[in-house]
Amino acid sequence: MKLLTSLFLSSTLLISTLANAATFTIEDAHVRATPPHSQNSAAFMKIHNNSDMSRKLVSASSDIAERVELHNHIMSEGMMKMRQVDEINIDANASVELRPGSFHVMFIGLNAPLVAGEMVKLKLYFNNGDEVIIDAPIKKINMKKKHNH
Ligand SMILES: [Cu+2]
Repeated sequence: MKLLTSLFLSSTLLISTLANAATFTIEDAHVRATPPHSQNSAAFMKIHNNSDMSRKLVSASSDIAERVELHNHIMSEGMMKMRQVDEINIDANASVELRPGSFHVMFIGLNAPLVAGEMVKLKLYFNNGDEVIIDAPIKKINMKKKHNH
């Protein structure tokens, strides 16, 4: 009986771990390449919430910059301006797209220029306790595009 109980417990643990790991799917993560001496950059990606509960991205971390913040762009007096946000909501079974001119992960105080083709390790923290580590390639992004959104 004791053996059965422990078998049951361990399989329950295994199932919940697997379910947990699949809560979020990150697609097309990439980081904007920077010219020399540039202090800031941003990461973009599509985050899918596979759960039946709405979730929030609450922070991100990386060792490429002094500070990593969550940002959004808003229209203010006819100008697009960046603002720090506390969280980025992702509805149940839905996606949010971090893209130029919208939500993004902001890197402030880069330790080194970001060279296209290299990789950035980024950790994402969600309000259900999930932490997701991603490797995002550095890509050249035409920032003029952001005004089209
Ligand atoms: Cu920003």
